Amino acid sequence: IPRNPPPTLYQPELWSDHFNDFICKCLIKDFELRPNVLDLLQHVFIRQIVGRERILQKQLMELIDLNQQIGTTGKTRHERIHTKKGGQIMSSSPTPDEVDDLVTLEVLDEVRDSIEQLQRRYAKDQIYTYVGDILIAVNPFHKMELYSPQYTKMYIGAKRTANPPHIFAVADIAYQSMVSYNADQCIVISGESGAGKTESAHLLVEQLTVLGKANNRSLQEKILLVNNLVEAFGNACTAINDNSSRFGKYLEMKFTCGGTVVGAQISEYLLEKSRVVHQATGEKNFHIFYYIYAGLAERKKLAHYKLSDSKTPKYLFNEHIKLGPDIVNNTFYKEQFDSVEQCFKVIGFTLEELGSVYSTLAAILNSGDIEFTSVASEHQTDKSNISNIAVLENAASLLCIRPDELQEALTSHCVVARGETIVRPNTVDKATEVRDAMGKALYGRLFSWIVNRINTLLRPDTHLGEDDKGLNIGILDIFGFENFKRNSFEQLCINIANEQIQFYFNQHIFAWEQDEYLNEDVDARVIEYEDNRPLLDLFLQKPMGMLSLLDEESRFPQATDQTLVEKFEDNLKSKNFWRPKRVDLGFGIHHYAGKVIYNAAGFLSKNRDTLPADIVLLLRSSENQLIRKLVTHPLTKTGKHTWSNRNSGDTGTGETTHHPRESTNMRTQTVASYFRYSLMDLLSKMVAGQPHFVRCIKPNNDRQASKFDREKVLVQLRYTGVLETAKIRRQGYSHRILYTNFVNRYYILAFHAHKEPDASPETCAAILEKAKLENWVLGKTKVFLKYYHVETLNLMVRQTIDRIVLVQAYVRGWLG
Ligand code: AD9
Ligand code: MG
Repeated sequence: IPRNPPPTLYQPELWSDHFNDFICKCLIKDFELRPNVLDLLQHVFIRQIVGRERILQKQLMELIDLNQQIGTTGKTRHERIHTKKGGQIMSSSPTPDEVDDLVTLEVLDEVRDSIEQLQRRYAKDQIYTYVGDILIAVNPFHKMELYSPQYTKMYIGAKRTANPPHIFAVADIAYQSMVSYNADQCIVISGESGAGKTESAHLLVEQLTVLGKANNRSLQEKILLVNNLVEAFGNACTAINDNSSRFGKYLEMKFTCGGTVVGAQISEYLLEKSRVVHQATGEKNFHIFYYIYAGLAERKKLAHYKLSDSKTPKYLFNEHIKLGPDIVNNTFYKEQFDSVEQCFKVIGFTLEELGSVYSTLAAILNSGDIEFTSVASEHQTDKSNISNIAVLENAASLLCIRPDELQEALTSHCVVARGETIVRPNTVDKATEVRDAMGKALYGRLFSWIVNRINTLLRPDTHLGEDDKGLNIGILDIFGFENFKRNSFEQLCINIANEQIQFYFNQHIFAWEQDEYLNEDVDARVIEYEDNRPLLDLFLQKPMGMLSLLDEESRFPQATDQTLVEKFEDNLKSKNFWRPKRVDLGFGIHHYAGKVIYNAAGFLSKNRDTLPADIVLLLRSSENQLIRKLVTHPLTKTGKHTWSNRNSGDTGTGETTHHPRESTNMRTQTVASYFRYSLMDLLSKMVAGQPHFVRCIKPNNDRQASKFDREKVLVQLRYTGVLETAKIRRQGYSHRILYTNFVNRYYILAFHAHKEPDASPETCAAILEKAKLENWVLGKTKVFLKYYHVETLNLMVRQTIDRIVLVQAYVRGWLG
């Protein structure tokens, strides 16, 4: 049976009214038609002749009777579901006091019940649980036998309740909705750091690639590798998660209207560049640095990239983790390097590009080792000198620039005074800052360039037909909520992003739904939920929100981090903001997910993110094409969220500080303003698609398998509003569909296939009754449905159309 028949195959107008009507009736009556009966059907049609419909009718009726008999002896759900454990096939049917969906719990007023359910399921390795149409995924912290091809198959086109809850089911529902509604979809994965978002995102992409059955295998392979590649560059080991995402990722999988996958596009948000030059206690740099260092050592190529295995680059050497000599001997890193290189190649990067990527990474590592000493001079006591010229030369050679010019750009800067250009020396601190700024900028831009290249290589244009604009499913995987011992500007941005996602969830699940009850005069109990809008206002409001205040302060050359916190204290009037006593530069925020104390040290410089114009100009003179590209724009646009967009922001800051050697007129853009723009961009993408939510839960803080810390889970259930979600899903109507749309889509279930009835409440009621659904409500202009109604209706339509198409195909074949 064609799973998603192209709409053109189903053309009721090509068939006589009577015939279609008759077929429809038979089929509607017979939702449980089974494949073996379809074989019989085929038999019948091949033998019958059009015009002898009465015989046909008789035969069909017999078939239906037969089918019903099979139906009663057919296997039930619980016999069909098995999980494999230790090589043994075991039944995993829920025990009577256990549920797949928290909404079906009799009383869920007690938090205890839901925790109890999750814990019991977790103990049996059932990490997934539904709350209506939302999936909860509790991190198992060990490899699960849940993702084999057997499971992949089981969740394709199946009714949700037919199988235990699973991440593959979410992929399937998103996919089926995309094809059925001809509408873009968006899967929002949320949860705190280490809860399992990135793993879930991978699993979704895997299942969606199977569902989208790419015509060419290489495309399928490429899409599967995209995540691995960008995560090698954008993930790192933190105190919370060994593979922590240090950037936000929105991966859009592109499909034809018929549902074939044809490409992918990634948007990246706010890479934590500061990690390149500094890592907190117990943390590491981005994975790729370790991979490349060990990988090149293995291939005896370190010298070619001016690196040495006896001297670990400073950027990799965190005094708190004595990684040093261990890196080059680390087999895992070596394997990862091979695998990243393989990803690059399969996706389509050229060898030349690869060489440039490695050179850039090596240049960053070398530049990190450039050391400065203070030189006293008669007039200026604070000049700086480079004490290890050989390292400077290495960095310059990898960047294909002149070493003397690099030295000059690091140790001095130009200012214009009364029309005259004066060269001023940099202090050691200033020179170090410039050196680090260069490393961060190069890495950030390299990352964006890679993403941009991937987008170009996986662009779907060539696979889409003329009039097929295509559809997409976006998967959002951002950095999760973080609360470390010491929290800085990066954590603030990460947590604001999470605040925004939570707000979107609330809007979608509670606010918009309850607004519609009012508008449509539908009587439903109001569910209270924790609205985090005041927090978003605290951060994002203009001109008195935290980010605006930060930007304002960043414009004053005299401002310090101390004046910044004072400004916050004077202007932010919110119960969610406070100044803790005895913490210098400290301020506290009561986020939706808990209280976090931030330290404002470095906020201003991180927000300004200045890359001196001298460095930009120097890099623009590089003989290496990639390096030049990284600092030159505009670049070719490959998507809405463009690389050039981002880069104009980054360079903007530095180049507006009057540069004497070349006039530039770029916008000033701070990290905060770029961040605000990114959030809006992300939201606009998300709102454009029908959302599906996956909430990842971290069962303990020790990353231990089989450890379920009830208190820890409870806190997460509370702040994510899971209990309220269960309530609204039980009592509310998650789907509201305009009469016209409803009739248009579902009339086939109750009316003549060739004649669409009026879009009246009566028609809607007739359809719903015919489908034997209960608990729906008709509003003024819309039908109000429960999440499971829509599923049932869609499945019925799909099955009906599949069968009509099948019958048509048989008859067509028979007609010759
Ligand atoms: V962060 O916000 O990026 O710091 P994530 O993305 O939420 O975080 P991640 O997916 O990286 O967390 O999961 C953390 C670790 O949990 C993984 O490295 C795995 O070791 C483990 N994990 C998560 N989900 C699964 C799973 N479905 N099966 C097995 C899992 N292990
Ligand atoms: Mg992650």
